[in-house]
This record gives sequence, structure tokens and C-alpha cells, in this order.
Amino acid sequence: MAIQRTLILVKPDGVKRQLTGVILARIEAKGYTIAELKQVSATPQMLAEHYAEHEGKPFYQPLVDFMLSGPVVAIIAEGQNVITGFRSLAGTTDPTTAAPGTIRGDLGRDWGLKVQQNLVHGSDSEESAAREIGIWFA
Ligand code: DAT
Ligand code: MG
Repeated sequence: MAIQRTLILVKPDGVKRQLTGVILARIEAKGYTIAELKQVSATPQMLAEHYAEHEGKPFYQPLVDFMLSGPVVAIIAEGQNVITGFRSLAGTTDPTTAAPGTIRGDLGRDWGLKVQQNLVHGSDSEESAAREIGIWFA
């Protein structure tokens, strides 16, 4: 497959816990290139677009509120198969059961925290990546 770009977010829990550097190091160690990087405070409008697919689900509003609770670090990473590759590096959604060796599995906390506090977001398809890059790097 061709070289891809994906949108990665270090979520507010990752920024607050000062894990941005560790997460960036894992992305780079895997061989992906950091093409763009910035810290940003999301707006409700950006999050409504970003999480449109989840609107109406029970976790939607807590997720949006959490994403508004502090700055995030938005990253465009580039590399061979980076969309699937970063999601593999991130681990499954729930840090409690995410595999050891993954960002969520190694660094995610599960003591009394909610699933949305899972440190990172990564685009799940080429279509999502293009759409999400447009939101965060307009
Ligand atoms: P992912 O971030 O692994 O792509 P997703 O797109 O299904 O997961 O959901 C977006 C975020 O919403 C996810 O990172 C955490 C939160 N979330 C998903 N399912 C949830 C659930 N059942 N309860 C609480 N939060 C949930
Ligand atoms: Mg998702």
C-alpha cells in the first residue's frame, strides 16, 4: 500500500499526564514521520465534526466534554500503512483490555476512569484521515 497520512490526537489526559513526548517517541520509533504537530484547544464545533459518527450514543456527550477539558496535541503522521499501523500501536479502545506493548495497554489507566480517557485518537480509514486532517489542520 502507498504512503499514507493519518490524524493522531494526544487527548487531554495524555497532555495533562505529560505523555506527549513518550507517545511521539513511539510513533517515531515505529518509523513514522511527524509531518505536522500543534497543541490546540478544541472547540465544540470541531468536536461535533470530528465525532459526528458517534452522535446520539450514550458516551457522546461525556466524550465531547472530556475533549474540551484541556488542550490536545494534533499530529499528522506519515508512513507506509500508517492508518492501520498507528491504530495497532495505540491498542484497542478500552485501556483495561488493550494489549501490553500498545500505548493504551501500557500507559492507559483503568482505575475508575472512563473509556474515553484512552490517551490517543487515530483515524480509522483513508476517508476518515482526510476528513479529520481537514478539521484539525484547516
Ligand atoms: P477508537 O478511539 O478506538 O477509534 P471509537 O471511535 O469507537 O474508538 O470511539 C471514540 C471514543 O469514544 C473512544 O476513543 C472512547 C470513547 N468510547 C467508545 N466507546 C465507548 C464506550 N462504550 N463507553 C465510553 N466511551 C467510549
Ligand atoms: Mg474511532
